[in-house]
Amino acid sequence: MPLDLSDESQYDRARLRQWARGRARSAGVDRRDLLRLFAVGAAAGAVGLGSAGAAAAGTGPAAVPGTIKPLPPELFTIRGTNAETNFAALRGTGPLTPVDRFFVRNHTTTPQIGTDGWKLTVWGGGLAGGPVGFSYDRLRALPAVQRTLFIECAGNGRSFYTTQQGQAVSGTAWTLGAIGVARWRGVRLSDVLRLAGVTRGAVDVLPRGLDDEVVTAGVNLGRVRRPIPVSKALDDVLLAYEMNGQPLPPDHGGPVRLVVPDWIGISSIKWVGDIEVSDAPLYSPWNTDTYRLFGPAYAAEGAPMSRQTLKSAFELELGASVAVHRTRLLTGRSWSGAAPVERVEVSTDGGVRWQRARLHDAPRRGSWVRWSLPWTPRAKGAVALLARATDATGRTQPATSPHNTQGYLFDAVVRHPVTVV
Ligand SMILES: Nc1nc2c(c(=O)[nH]1)N[C@H]1C(S)=C(S)[C@@H](COP(=O)(O)O)O[C@H]1N2
Ligand SMILES: [Mo]
Repeated sequence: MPLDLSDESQYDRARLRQWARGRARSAGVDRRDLLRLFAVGAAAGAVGLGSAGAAAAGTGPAAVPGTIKPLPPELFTIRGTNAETNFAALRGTGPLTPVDRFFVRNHTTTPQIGTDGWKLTVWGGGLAGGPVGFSYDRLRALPAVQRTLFIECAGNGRSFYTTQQGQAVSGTAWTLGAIGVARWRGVRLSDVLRLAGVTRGAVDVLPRGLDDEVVTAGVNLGRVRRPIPVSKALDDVLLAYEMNGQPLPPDHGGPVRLVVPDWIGISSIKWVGDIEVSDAPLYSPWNTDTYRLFGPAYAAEGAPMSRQTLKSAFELELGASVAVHRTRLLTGRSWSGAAPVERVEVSTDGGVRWQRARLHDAPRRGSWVRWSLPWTPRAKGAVALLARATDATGRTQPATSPHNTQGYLFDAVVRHPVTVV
């Protein structure tokens, strides 16, 4: 039975084995657990991954999203414990993604945490003294900042490695809807770290979520956590308690989450409960086993990941039907983790000719631009719509993305299929 790499449990198992091989960096996972994992992997290999694999894994194929907000099929496509925003559902909305259609990426389930019981503890060898606690009220009393920023999953667009490039990748088979833009209000992480007594010796900062520990293939990976360098932590990272003018909803990390501008979504830890400030480099499963680039284009130990890349999406279903000889306004959005998007070109003939789309937002760092182009299809049949963005670094979306085994950072121009009827 072939390995179904779009299945979350098999994906986790495959990744764990990869991580186990590089166990020199075993970060917080017991070596005995890794050996047990090898045993499970070997057994599953002998009988086929189908039943034994799924049974041994923490999440079975029947995983459902443990969210609080409703996930109606017009707005979301469910993928295991996650919900992808349908891009067509953004048509006619403003520059901010409404909370009711903002994608959800949960390793387990959404915990419900009130503001009263919540506390943030900052601790570690990179502080001048002992642990420092911040209640919700203390955080709210600090100077507030507000920024419009996207959060995007590193695997957004992953399915196109397979459908466009014919390459196998593991992980949630997102199309392009694992992104949302919101207005976040909160405090600067740098303010909190300074109040906690961060020293010049600090190297890495490790925020950790209060959601359940992630157990996969019988191995407990602990709570979701991924280190960020202290330079980034002191630069532009937010501890957000509001999203689009309302208290941060439970599914998006309420009462308080990190928002790490431009960086891969896993950096923006939801339901943050503590932050270790370390005077030595830190590792977790989320920067060793997953959220690293592995593949022929990379060194054996993989390449680290930080910023998101450049993408464009039409606000239209994949495979939509459109009427011949009728003018319609094609709309979409483009974004980049490197710089503001300055130009978007659209092709309605499979990439032969390109036209400049009209931009509806001023190019801004950390956000997206909405764009449009009128189109009158002249012939019936199947056609691919293409959109390609150029950002202020001068970079344009390429025709193909270099392959990595976990399908991160897809940035090639997507061929969006439509049928003219
Ligand atoms: N504690 C915790 N933080 C987390 C996650 C999680 O499962 N638990 N998922 C991460 C990932 S992979 C992404 S892409 C973003 C998604 O944020 P959203 O669900 O608000 O869209 O949250 C990140 N922060
Ligand atoms: Mo993600």
